[in-house]
Amino acid sequence: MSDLTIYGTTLSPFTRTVRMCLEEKEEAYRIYEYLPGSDEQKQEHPLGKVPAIRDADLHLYETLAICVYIDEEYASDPQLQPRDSVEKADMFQRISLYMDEGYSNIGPGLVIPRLFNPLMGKPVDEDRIKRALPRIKRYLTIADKELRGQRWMVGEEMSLADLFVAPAIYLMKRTPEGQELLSDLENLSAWYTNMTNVESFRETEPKFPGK
Ligand SMILES: N[C@@H](CCC(=O)N[C@@H](CS)C(=O)NCC(=O)O)C(=O)O
Repeated sequence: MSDLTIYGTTLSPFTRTVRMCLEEKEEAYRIYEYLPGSDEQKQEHPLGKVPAIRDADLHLYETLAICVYIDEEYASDPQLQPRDSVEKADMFQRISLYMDEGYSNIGPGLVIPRLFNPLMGKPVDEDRIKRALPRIKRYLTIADKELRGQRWMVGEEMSLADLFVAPAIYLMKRTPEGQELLSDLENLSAWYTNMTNVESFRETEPKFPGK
């Protein structure tokens, strides 16, 4: 039984990834809804990013570090990292590409300006979106090709790679541009439909203010 606390907003795809890991392990946790950049979150992450965790005396930030800790510290079933070294390298390759080219464009280039700006009373930044779309398309096309029609991103089981990418696709699909981009990509669409049936994904669906 963990004594784990997450610091981060449930609207954040990275916070959702951590929550999915804990749901998969059937571990209870508390969540403090701290916003990125808030004074509270700057106590938890040196850059004020979300999420961070505390587990007894342990304090961790950066989603990948947190997820590897949860996977290795808690229930061995399900295991969220492949045992096979080549598959494990493949998983980290997908996560690294997602961080560099996936989230970095989908988040600040589309989801924040189209979905979150209006929630914060800011105007939609159409220029920012227009500039990001070609890079988002390039990343999604690579992810689609690498799936090769497989059910999971890597190997025969769900892994951290799936848990990282699915929350961003969820947010992206809430924008008209994201829906259109995904509709052209058969492998990624089928994979995402499969992810929407995963219990930890369903259990962590964020609630949008006013919805
Ligand atoms: N490298 C960080 C990225 C986390 C991240 O970018 N979180 C976003 C919210 S989804 C955030 O805190 N953004 C605020 C910022 O970049 O200053 C991780 O893996 O945890």
